[in-house]
Amino acid sequence: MPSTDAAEIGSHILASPYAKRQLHTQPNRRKTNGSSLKPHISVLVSRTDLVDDPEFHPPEHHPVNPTGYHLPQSIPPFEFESRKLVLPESIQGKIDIVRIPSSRVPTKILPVAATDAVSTTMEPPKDPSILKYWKQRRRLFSKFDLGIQLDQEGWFSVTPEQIADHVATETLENIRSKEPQPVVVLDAFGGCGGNSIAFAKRPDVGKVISVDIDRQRLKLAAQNASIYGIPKDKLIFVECNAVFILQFCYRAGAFVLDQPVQDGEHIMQMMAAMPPPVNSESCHGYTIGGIDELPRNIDLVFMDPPWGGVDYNCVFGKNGYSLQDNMRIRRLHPQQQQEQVADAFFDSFSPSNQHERKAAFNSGLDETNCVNGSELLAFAAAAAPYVVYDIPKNTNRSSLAQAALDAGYRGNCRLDEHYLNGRLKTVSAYFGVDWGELLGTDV
Ligand code: MGP
Repeated sequence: MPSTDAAEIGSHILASPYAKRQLHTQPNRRKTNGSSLKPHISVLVSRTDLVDDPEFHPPEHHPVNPTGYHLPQSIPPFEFESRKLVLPESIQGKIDIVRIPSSRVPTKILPVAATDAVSTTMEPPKDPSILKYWKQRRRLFSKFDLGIQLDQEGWFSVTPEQIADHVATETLENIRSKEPQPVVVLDAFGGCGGNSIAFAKRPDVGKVISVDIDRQRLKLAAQNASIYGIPKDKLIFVECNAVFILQFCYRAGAFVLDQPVQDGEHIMQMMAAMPPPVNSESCHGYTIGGIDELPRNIDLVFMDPPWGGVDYNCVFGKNGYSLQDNMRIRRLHPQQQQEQVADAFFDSFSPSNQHERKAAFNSGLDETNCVNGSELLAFAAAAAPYVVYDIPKNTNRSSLAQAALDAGYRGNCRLDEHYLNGRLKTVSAYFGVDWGELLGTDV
């Protein structure tokens, strides 16, 4: 397991020979073509600068950036530092981290469409820890004032619209040439709908399946999708545990839950995790149902899972979040969980100092009922040809590389850091595409 200290990884300005030379492969294909690449992966790190439209986002919506806007020309040129790469011994020679020069990934201004209503009477949320997200509400959804609905978890986990649109564009532009048919996207942790809506807006996406474990949240997502005018047959909501769908429902993009299985242990695990049946209903014209709504084929798994709450950054610090050690995703439906008592306890417990916050992080989760962020990636890698994984901005990069190796990826993957008005907000990791072209011809 990589230690966080050892993983204070610098950035290579010079590209690794591996990053270009090794063709990208993915686990399900590797088995069939019999290729035997050395276990190695290059994480290609890029920076994307996005800026708000200042007319639409007056300064009071920028509480964390009170000095004003960073218009494109005022964003300082980003210099990459060349530091020596220090990797934990266990993964030396297996991974490297490669910085993509910023000139290859230009700043984007994605103008946010203005809406008719520009004020809202909606009360700010009571919880002070999510007030900062409320203050940025029009950044989360440009159409916020038309009736966007979020629950507690939605407030802090929904992806700001500009970033969600950028991720959808970046994903589709890079897989479209390989997928001539409209792409089918499984948004495994759909939440209140931010990323599902961004994918569904695109004409080259045929269908989006937005999965969440919480029926009420799916209803909020349906309301939000209707505000964005997403066609009713293009977005389907599925109430289910994402881990079950990724682990048991798809292999290499094909639905396999109804296929015969030989492996007895697999059958036992599947039966134990089988979600309880749920009702289907129509909400704002969209279907919300259970696993019987899943399509026969998917092309892409998009995952923006819970990271453990708002403390993820202050508790683990820069580069300190480990997908293996710190991310915990429930593998069962809430009705099947045994841990309500622990949850209730930690809900009423407000840690005051750093030590207590660290101890409280994810501590309401019973590990035997959870998978970690690395296991989650492995399930997604087996389920679909392409995977996009939104992870905390302070994710330790050797932890990501190790997770990619463990999921069977070889060659390269891309980690795109999204800066909004010069401030790092989120990062997305892209798997299933060869990103070697980003390295250009001068290496
Ligand atoms: P943030 O990192 O909590 O705050 O959320 P911010 O605005 O960067 O300010 P800072 O001063 O605290 O650094 C930034 C974005 O990260 C949110 O808008 C969400 O898109 C995403 N995000 C935050 N959290 C806590 C989660 C989470 O638990 N899960 C997911 N999927 N996304 C999250």
